[in-house]
Amino acid sequence: MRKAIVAALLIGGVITGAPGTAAADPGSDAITQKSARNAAQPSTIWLYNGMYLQGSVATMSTGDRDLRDNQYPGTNTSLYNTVSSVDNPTSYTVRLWNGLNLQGTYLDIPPYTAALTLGSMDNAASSIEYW
Ligand SMILES: [Ca+2]
Repeated sequence: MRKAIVAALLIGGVITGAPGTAAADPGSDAITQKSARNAAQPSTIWLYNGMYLQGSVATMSTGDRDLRDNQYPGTNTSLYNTVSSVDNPTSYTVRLWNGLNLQGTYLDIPPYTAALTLGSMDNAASSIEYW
């Protein structure tokens, strides 16, 4: 029986073309501009369904702790276990908890800070507090 030979073709030189569509990071300029717009409403926390302040966005004000009953406007998607980035232009520290009622493990987002990715808290935040 004859063995099929698969040859890998190596193409030298510079690879050009449009940036890959899989790239999630829209670029620091775009993020900075978005964050600056958010800072125009300094009492509002902005929670994004996607990383890098992308996708659906919902706003929260201090005092609302349970993410289960909040949805991204115009969607049927709950914030519960879906938040992937946060812009916090407020003077408060925002603490995301992976459990309900401010329990479990947490991730802090300091004042005037955007968390572009959330690490192990990605799609895991269940409740939120501010101080
Ligand atoms: Ca998400």
